[in-house]
Amino acid sequence: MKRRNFIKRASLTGLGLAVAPSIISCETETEKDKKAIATVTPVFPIVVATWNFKNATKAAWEVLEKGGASIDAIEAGCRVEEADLKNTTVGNGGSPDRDGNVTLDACIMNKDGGYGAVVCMENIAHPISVARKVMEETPHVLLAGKGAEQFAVEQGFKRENLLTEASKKAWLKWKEKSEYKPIINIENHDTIGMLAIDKNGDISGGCTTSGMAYKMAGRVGDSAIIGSGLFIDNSVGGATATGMGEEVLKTVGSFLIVELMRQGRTPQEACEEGVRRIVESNPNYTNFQVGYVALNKQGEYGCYCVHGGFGISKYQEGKQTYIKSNSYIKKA
Ligand code: SD4
Repeated sequence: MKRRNFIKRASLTGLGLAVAPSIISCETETEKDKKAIATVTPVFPIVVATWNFKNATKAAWEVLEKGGASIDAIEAGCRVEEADLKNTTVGNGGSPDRDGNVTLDACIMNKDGGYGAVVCMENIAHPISVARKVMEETPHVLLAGKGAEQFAVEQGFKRENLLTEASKKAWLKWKEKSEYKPIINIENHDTIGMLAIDKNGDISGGCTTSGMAYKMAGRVGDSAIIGSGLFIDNSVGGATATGMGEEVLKTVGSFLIVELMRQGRTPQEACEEGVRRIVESNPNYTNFQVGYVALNKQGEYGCYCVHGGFGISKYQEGKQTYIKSNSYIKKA
């Protein structure tokens, strides 16, 4: 039985290898496709982000409209949510883990494929900026826990208490039952993933979160992990994620979406396929949310999610828009 399965899989793989290149070259070479590509007029700059982050996209836009680089726009935009005490999923004011410690994950990617990240970092309010320092000032790409905090302090970041009274109160209430039940779109959302293209057409991205509320100590989600919570390829575009990080990690979601765009899918089609991969490999998909947003180098964007309720914010041509995402599970 095992052998038969192996032979079947091997022959399918063989078929895939034989067929895929001709499909790809066919798709890019037809006259129809050439016209379709030509009709997309890039309108730069543009910034898109998970959820309805008006202030964050505005801050990013203000950098972009002055001709600033996409990497600066990303850092400025993400910092807005990190500083917002009312956002209990990002930075200062983030919900703690089950032991009451606020631990933060963030990453950033630039147009040159540079990547910097921190995971499980405590006491520093702006992990996106620390991630950028990791990318620009160290020979490494990812620092964790105490090491990340120590590096941040060496770089001039100040230590502060990130557990607000409101977050502490909510955590103490949670502790009464200590039940871990992420509720779709109510608890555990508002991670910011942001993608921006500047006037030169260069794309960068960032993603920052305090992760799932009341997670186990030491738990790291998708947000700071290259290819999962974020991926940027300046020749193709970028993608970023929000929601149940474990599911995004298992499918390397953002990398998958960028690779699908490279093969000719639109950002919308690529996001839909990213969600489909998760849903089809997990019969529990009704119990969690994942949302993706993608942006290609033509300035086209797309978004998709498992459950309704997700949406993205966009700033382009001086105008801010909120776009409601379609979902795999349609509302009854
Ligand atoms: C995580 N993806 O740590 C994050 C959580 C999230 O909005 O996106 N919340 O798994």
